[in-house]
Amino acid sequence: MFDRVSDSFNGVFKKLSGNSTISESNVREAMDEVRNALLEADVHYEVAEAFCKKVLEDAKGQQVTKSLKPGQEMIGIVHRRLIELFGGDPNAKEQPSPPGIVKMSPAPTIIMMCGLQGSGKTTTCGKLAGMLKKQGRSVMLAAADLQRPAAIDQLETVARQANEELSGGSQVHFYGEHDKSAEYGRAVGVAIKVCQNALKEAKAKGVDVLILDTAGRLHVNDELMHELKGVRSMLNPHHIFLVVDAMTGQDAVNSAKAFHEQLAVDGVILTKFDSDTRGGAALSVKQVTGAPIRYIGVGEKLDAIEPFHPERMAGRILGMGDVVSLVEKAQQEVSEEEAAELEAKMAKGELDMEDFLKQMKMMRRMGSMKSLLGMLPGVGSAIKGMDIDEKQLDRTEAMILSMTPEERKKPDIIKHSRKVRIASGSGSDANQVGQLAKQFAMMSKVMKQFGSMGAGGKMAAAKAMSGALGGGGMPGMGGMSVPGFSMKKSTKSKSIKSRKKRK
Ligand SMILES: Nc1nc2c(ncn2[C@@H]2O[C@H](COP(=O)(O)OP(=O)(O)O)[C@@H](O)[C@H]2O)c(=O)[nH]1
Ligand SMILES: [Mg+2]
Repeated sequence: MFDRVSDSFNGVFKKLSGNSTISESNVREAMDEVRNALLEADVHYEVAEAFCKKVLEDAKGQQVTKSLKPGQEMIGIVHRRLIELFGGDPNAKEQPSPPGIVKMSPAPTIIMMCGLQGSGKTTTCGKLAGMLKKQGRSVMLAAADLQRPAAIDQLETVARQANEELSGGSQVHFYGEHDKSAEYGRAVGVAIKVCQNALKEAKAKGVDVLILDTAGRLHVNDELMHELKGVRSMLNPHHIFLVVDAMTGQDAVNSAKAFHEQLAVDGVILTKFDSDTRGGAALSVKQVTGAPIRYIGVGEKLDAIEPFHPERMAGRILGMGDVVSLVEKAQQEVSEEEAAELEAKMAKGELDMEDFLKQMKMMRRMGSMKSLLGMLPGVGSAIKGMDIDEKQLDRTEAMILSMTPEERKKPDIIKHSRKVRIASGSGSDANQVGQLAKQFAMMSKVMKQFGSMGAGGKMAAAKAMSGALGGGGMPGMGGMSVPGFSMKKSTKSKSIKSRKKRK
């Protein structure tokens, strides 16, 4: 995401750092370049224009007050303006966390989802349900999309998946009326009725949050708005979320504008962010519609949703990374005990393959390798075009799984016949097994040394960071280091600092 825009900003900062001061013509030229990049990224024309104008003004103002270290100073300016662009407050000392969505009384909190067909409403219903479930809230998903017969089944499946795949927390209920199928097509009144019935059921079951999965259309039209307004006026939802497909760029923004004008939505959920390389919708939607982005969808799976933070997103675009999100992910997925246990073992040099396997699983719960690495400062752009081989993790996992418990505890006993056996069990070859064992032995040694230096790092964050920044490849990762693997805390802060300094 934002690849082209990021590149352009980086190019501009580099160029400017070649100058000893910022002159107006320098910046003007630079902003021409940025404007083009923004337009190419499908950012709304007026938004791009206004953005560049503001940055130019800021740079001019700065010039009077102090002599600029051009590159750095510009990063600061652009960062603040990007935060503003996303609807954040660039002057806030501490960025407020996004508002919670659950209003406890009177229960249930009602969320109405709306958006065009295919934008990702149904999927996002499941993601929100999953998120709330993790927070211990009970949720009911109500199938109010009566446009397509399959829509009810799809939502039911999503509810079931949320219960099966996302462990912990409370239950996700489903409400749908399959027998309404005769009435498709003239569904307005029926949709409202279904929502009202769902609300009754939700109250009876005492669920915390009721999410209404409404119908979309291919385009914004009167029929759709009539239906949505009907549901809104009869159900009085606490939140109306507009689901928008980021990949559709300007179209997404235009339809969002139409929705917001008619329904006054509370926020936008931008889906398919993972597949959107340009970022035009993300960069324009707040400015054009006035509605803030609340969440982003970053994959098809039910856990692929993130709260949207203007300042963090601005940081990601500028290659400053999004360490805070990475830390949060780590904290969410890796329990304090798991982390502490591994750390203790590591410090004593007692880490075996069994632990390594555990560690790898923890890491994979956090998301794809590439998305994790992309959150590290300076790494995003470096790995942009790179194909990170997630399959290699599968292979490594398979190899370890094919080992006996004894082999996992003492990898140095893995000699020839064992190698062959493990290889055939895991669909790899004996050389690969040998390499894994060797790398692992080496890593254990290194761990021991680090361990004796005394690891502090309580936070799972330190683990995520130090492994990834601290260099030193992990076995089976093709030289890529593994976030989630603790070495020592100081590695982390030092690396971040030195990266920052370099900017
Ligand atoms: N890559 C990706 N795909 C998504 C995301 N959200 C939804 N999708 C996919 O988009 C398609 C349409 O989603 P659906 O929820 O059925 O849309 P609806 O018609 O608005 O209910 C499905 O194939 C989803 O898997 C996302 O954040 N990332
Ligand atoms: Mg749907």
